[in-house]
Amino acid sequence: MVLTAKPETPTRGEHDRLLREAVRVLLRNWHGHATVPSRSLYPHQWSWDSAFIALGLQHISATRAATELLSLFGAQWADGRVPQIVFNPAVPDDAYFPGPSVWRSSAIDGHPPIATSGIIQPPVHAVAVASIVPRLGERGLRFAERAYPCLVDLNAYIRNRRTVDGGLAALVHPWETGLDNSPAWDHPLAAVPADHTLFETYTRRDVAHAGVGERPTDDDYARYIRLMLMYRDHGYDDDWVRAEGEFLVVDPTFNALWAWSELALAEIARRLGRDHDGHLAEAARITAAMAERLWSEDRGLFVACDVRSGRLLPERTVAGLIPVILPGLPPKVVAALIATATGEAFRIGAPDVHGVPSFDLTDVRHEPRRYWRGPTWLNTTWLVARGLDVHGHHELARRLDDDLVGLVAKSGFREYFHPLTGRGHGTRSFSWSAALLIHVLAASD
Ligand code: 2M8
Repeated sequence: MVLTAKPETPTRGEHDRLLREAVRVLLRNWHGHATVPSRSLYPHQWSWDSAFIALGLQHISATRAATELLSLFGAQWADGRVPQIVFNPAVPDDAYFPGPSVWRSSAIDGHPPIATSGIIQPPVHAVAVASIVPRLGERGLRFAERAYPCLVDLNAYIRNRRTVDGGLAALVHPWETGLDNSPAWDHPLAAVPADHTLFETYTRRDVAHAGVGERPTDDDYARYIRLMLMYRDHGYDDDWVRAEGEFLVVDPTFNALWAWSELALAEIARRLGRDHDGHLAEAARITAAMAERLWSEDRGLFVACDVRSGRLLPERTVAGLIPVILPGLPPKVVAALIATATGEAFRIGAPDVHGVPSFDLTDVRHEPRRYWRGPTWLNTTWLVARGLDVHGHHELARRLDDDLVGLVAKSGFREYFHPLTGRGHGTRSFSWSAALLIHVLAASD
């Protein structure tokens, strides 16, 4: 494929301006030991956001990037889970819904002194740690010594408390997938009652900060609240949730990032002079299980599995492309993934498509402005680009990196973007958009 630059591709002078603005976003969103994704919509620390943010922060201050991750690990539970949200005690309880008084994490044995949510998010942290360690000079090994056991405990939690038949990890809430209202969850969520009387007790805060047409629906939220309350009321017990929880899915992105994190752990272990074979073997095991259980020849990408109905979920979402990040995939699978990514469903690299759309452009449910049901996001676009690099498709990867920069140049540090017009949507001054812009520009220097 011959790729030509988009008309709006920014110049080098423009890069410098964008970099300065990106640094300003991250400085404004820093609250002393961690970075909020957005001061208005997400005023606490989020797990996978912190990993993407640290990748960008390291180019401003490697110490600050290390602090970002260590403060997250400071909120790790005794069972190894790294929570999706670490609440800032200085922020009022009702600034974000559901806040600390709804999650009630302090009631759990082995919970750290700071309030958190009780679910997890995709494990990108080891990749961030491996990237930051060499930047810290002599202090790198000390940072690695502190971070490594936390990362090992997180992956042990996933393996021991979250796997289902076949040895892949299952997620118990759409928020754990990071792609909250992905159309892939429509089928499993249909089995969860949407009880709107919950809104007599609970008030959504998100719609005060972002357009209703850009956020999940009330039906979605009624289900999200029900699922979190049930898990909470069972003491966040993973035996209970795997046996009886109403939502249980095996997601290709979460599992791919878990395997990728084992490869990063191997790198960190090597630096620390520790045995790394176990990590490599675990990455190979997860990759093979994914190829066996989640690969769809028909759809040409990885698909999620609904454990409750035993059904593979046919939706083509960006979550099914991200496993391209894994070096151990069979070459036939990689070739098919690239054909799907460049084909009619995602059309990456096409002059009129920006980045990687989060959902199949040809599906009638595609909504280009609604959250994870169509818009392009910069973190998932960056992950697909890195996967293309892994398999030697550098030109296409560079095209996605250029798209990432071009989207910010055109529309600012928005949370997500219309995949065909590039217009920005969701919150503004969004941290991972700023951080990944910095990271991509640093890599292109
Ligand atoms: C979004 O999710 C949160 C719940 O975790 C929300 O909608 O309130 C998702 O985009 C998620 O992937 C992200 O980590 C979070 C914070 O940016 O926002």
